[in-house]
Amino acid sequence: MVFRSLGFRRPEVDPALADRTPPGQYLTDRWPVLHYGSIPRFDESLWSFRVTGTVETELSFDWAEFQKLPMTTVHADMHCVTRWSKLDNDWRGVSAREIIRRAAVKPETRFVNFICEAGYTTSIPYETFDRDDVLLALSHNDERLSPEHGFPLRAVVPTLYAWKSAKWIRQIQFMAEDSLGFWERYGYNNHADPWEEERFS
Ligand SMILES: Nc1nc2c(c(=O)[nH]1)N[C@H]1C(S)=C(S)[C@@H](COP(=O)(O)O)O[C@H]1N2
Ligand SMILES: [Mo]
Repeated sequence: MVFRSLGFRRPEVDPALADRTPPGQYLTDRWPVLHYGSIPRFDESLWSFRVTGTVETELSFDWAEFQKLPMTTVHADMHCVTRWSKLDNDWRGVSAREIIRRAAVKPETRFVNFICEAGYTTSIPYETFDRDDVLLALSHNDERLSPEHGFPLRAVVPTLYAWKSAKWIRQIQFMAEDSLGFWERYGYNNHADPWEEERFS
């Protein structure tokens, strides 16, 4: 790509990129870091990942157990509401559908809450979670996530603005009723479709 060396790409000169750039976004090859609060410290002996709520089988994994789950790769673009988009990310981790299958999600489930370190939460509709492009990622472009990008584990929901891709995730809670997340309580749009520019509510 001609413009890659400049650190940004130009959708206006490349129609293929324009088709992948939601309205009001610019492309960056850098990977900005964006979150509220400080980066949590990872303690392998204390870390756990839990799956709770409207499920037949609640799940709990320690760090060693989680890493033994089957892994898949998702190639996806990332769009932040602050207007940067980063295309062509390879995420590797445990697919949403693997979690759904193992927990045996109950029919009344309509929303999925991502619960993270330090109380950050964000929720998405169940039908947005039950897709083959959603995963719990351990690595990005063949490298273990760095602490600022969510190590050891983050959610990836490519079809929504990136505040729904929760870093430092520790729990998935399936729900019959929605629960507003951290940024959503500050006025971010709860649906968050970048193609519809659902930035604020
Ligand atoms: N736990 C947590 N996850 C979070 C956030 C946060 O504040 N806390 N911010 C979100 C926002 S607004 C964005 S744009 C992406 C940024 O991910 P990155 O820092 O890896 O680029 O993380 C999302 N995940
Ligand atoms: Mo963001």
